[in-house]
Amino acid sequence: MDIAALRAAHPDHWKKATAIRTLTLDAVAAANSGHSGMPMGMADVATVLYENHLNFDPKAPDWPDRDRFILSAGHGSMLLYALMYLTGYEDMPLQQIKDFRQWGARTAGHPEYGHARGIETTTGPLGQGIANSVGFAIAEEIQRATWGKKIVDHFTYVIAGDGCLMEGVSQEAIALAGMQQLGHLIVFWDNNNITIDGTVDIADATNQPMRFEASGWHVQSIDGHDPKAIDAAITAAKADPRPSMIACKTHIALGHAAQDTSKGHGALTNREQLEAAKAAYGAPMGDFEVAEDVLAAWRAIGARGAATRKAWQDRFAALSANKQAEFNRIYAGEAPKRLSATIRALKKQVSEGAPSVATRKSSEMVLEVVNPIMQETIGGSADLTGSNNTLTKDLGTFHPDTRKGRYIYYGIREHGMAAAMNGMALHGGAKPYGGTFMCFTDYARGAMRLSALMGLPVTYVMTHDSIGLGEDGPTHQPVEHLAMLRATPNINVFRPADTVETAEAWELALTSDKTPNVLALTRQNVPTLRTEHKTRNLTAQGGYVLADAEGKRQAILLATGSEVSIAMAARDILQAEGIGTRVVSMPCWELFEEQDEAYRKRVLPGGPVRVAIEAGIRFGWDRWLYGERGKREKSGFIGMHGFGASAPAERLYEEFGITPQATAEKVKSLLK
Ligand SMILES: Cc1ncc(C[n+]2csc(CCOP(=O)(O)OP(=O)(O)O)c2C)c(N)n1
Ligand SMILES: [Mg+2]
Repeated sequence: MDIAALRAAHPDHWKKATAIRTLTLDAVAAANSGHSGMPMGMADVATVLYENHLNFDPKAPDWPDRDRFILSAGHGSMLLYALMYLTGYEDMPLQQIKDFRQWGARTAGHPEYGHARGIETTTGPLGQGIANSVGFAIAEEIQRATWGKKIVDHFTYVIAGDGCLMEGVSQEAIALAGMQQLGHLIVFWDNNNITIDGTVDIADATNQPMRFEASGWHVQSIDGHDPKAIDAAITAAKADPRPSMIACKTHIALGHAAQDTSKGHGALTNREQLEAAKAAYGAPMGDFEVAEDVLAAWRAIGARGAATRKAWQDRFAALSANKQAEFNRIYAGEAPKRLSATIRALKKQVSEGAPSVATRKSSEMVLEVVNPIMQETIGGSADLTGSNNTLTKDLGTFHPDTRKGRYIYYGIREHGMAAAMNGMALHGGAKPYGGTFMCFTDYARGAMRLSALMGLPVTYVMTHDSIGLGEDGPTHQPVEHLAMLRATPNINVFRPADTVETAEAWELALTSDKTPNVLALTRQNVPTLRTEHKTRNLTAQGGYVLADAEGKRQAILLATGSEVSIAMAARDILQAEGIGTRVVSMPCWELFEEQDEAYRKRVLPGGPVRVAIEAGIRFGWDRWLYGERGKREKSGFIGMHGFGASAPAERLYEEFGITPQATAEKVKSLLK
């Protein structure tokens, strides 16, 4: 690249873009780690976007109608940090850039949501950002249709690299965005032909523009270092009703000795080369030095949005007091006051009627009463709507012609669905939930982990939660999934035993704001066990005594979900033989763990033998069996020890020994 020619062609632009490049070089050099090349290659695109198009106000990073900027290529985090510092975000003073990647700094290796106001999402696992952006754009469409353009009307901009586009989840995202005609979504592809292992062609020969076009996108290809071309492309992208992809031909590590090589992808720390690059740029030579006039120009860009935001605030203030309160409520992520009364009424009705239904059906019963009072819920399923029971009558379908619809047919795209739900939750004003078979949590896992890491109120409706699904067989029968989800920090995993517990779990899910929730729900019918109405949400304690021992307490049975009724039947057998048996329902381990010692001790006192019953693998159960005052030699497990099989559910429970009789036998053998 002829750096001198670039400098000469657009000197003012050049200086601004150069500040991003030199801050990146200096931060990476100071940290002695990081990724220099991507920010250096995309600095021109980012500069034009921030200068001429992005609606943002660093003084109000949470302003609801701001444009969103998502750095899907999260390894290029210094691009975002430099932009935030230069435009004047309060959470991003120069010291943060100096402390790049250090303990306690907001400038983590990859951008992390919550570390600094202005970081819209956590990225780094490639493909997640572009897949999040689909959810951001969906939330914006729904809210624009609901509130009107005066209140909601903004764009979602994404920078994605070769890696993001190679990841499978990007295909799910691109296809969904194209079909849904998300015209306010604009993706810049950093087309630098470099990844870590070499040039892109050693692993990929996809025609990316044609790929996007095939899914219904508006596509342009430009020189990613030409500010005029960048500006014109963004203008055209905004005007087009389709989602837009702008293929930006760039040079990774522009102007550095490592330009256009894989080496340029990583940490460029060589002092001489760093100085040579700065000299070629015509940049100040000092570490972290930005010329005063250049910083002032950037700060002016940052100040540009204040008037736009003020105008928005005036329009917002013109809404009725009720509407303002409702808008503020959904953006604060607060459930409506009516929610708990609604849940209580359902619980009472169900306790009295005591239906025998699958908990997936129970979940639908809850959603039928909740969706009408919570306009922020956005439901959906990955092509299993009739199985997941996620659609309720009032929702309407989200579609290019029906933008107010709150139900999304995600298609067979579990990972894309999960990532889109993260995007909706991050956008604000949305409480997404989505369903698939529990077994396919695996397919959604990459995004589910980020729901947990970011602490997003997303609810996963995972039905067909055990061998109880029957004939579909071991390919569809989750056995290790509960353990995997429970091992993931900051996810509440609910496995309710009946409709009452399902209603309680949903209440907790809908009122959570920093924790994603998984509801593990049955395909098969289960009896109502909570036949005595209690207004209190017992599931909130995570585990509780469902039925106590009569006579001397000799055994405690711990169970979740569909196995709680098995525990109750085992208790009948044992009590009939004079063995006092308590049944503890444990719908949510994580919440039980949070209870104080005194409560846990009341539920799980030392002494009696303990048997856990769950149609999954044992992994994790020892904590409740041996720990918590339990004893190894006085505890047992009734559950799965390998994969399931294809047969009717009752036969499977027999064959795998998950029965009341087997449970009673296990207790008796431990009492000997
Ligand atoms: C899911 C995932 N797999 C692997 C990585 C490790 N990784 C980080 S960057 C990168 C290469 C990305 O190439 P590209 O997007 O073209 O970035 P560039 O080299 O152009 O900056 C890889 C493999 C990752 N961050 N996420
Ligand atoms: Mg690349």
